[in-house]
Amino acid sequence: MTETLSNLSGNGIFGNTDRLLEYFAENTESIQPDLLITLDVPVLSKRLKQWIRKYPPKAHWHFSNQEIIVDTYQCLTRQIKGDAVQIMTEVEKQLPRFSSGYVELWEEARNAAKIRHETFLDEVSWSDFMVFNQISKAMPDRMEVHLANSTPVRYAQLFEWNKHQTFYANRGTSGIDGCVSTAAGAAFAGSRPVTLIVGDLAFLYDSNGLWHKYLPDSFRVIVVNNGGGGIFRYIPGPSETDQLEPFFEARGNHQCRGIAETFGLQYYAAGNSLELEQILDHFWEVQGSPALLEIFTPGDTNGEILRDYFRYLRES
Ligand SMILES: Cc1ncc(C[n+]2csc(CCOP(=O)(O)OP(=O)(O)O)c2C)c(N)n1
Ligand SMILES: [Mg+2]
Repeated sequence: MTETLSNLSGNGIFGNTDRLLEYFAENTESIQPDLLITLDVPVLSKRLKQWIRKYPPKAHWHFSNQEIIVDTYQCLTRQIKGDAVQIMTEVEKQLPRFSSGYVELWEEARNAAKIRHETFLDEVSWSDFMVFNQISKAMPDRMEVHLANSTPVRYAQLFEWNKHQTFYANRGTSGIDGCVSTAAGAAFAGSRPVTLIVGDLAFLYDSNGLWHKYLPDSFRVIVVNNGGGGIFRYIPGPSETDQLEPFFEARGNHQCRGIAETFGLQYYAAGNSLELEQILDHFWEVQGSPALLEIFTPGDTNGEILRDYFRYLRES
């Protein structure tokens, strides 16, 4: 199983883990692993962590170059230090080959969950969820995509991307500070075009990362402006208090046009699916300067739509 940030794909590799786990819903016991092998850094998906903690494997081996031991699933039995891919290649040679039907279970789930995902998309209204679907379809091949913390890095996991893109995010303590600076630095220092996908608060927080004489013309910023910290409308806790809007979401009516103009980025805005489609059609072809696209979505419904999505995967 991989995540968008793993930058790994291939036969027998399953992405979109949250989609699959919600599809298995009450039957996740039936897919309890005997042996869990993990590579390098911890995963993003809370569902994956919770599922393995609830149905632990008999053994968990972790392969990584890092000194630090993080027992994410609370069942670690063995840590092997070294290059994860090399170790995996050696282990793979030793493993006995037999057919258990396990991979077929996952394949069936992948196919069925994809149908539910697409049926949900046919009905969904204008929202962050729809925006990420459109961006994932339009993103050019071989792009280096930086995903800001908060919901962008999480929404990105729910969709299929062209497998030649590379994804990065500032995980660890997962701050919303620094997401713009990291992407701007990578755009300057690297050899591939960079697109940053970022929420309105994370963008505003670190917007002076664009104060930079050497931003390449190929640099693109997509700001999903849902009028505040949309994640707090989704996660349990904040969304149930009367402090949600003033203190968690920090609801506001800020717009990014002035910042884009200040730092010399061409500015585009979209407020519905058709406008977004039209802009995405030529957004990466703009010449002469970097460009910023601001997408306005209805902040008060995004959380509910995401909850509906997971419910639909589980129950339909
Ligand atoms: C430096 C820092 N301060 C505060 C937080 C807590 N925090 C996590 S997500 C978030 C809101 C981010 O809002 P936005 O960038 O608009 O993304 P959205 O949730 O709307 O997707 C905040 C304040 C953090 N992660 N890092
Ligand atoms: Mg936001």
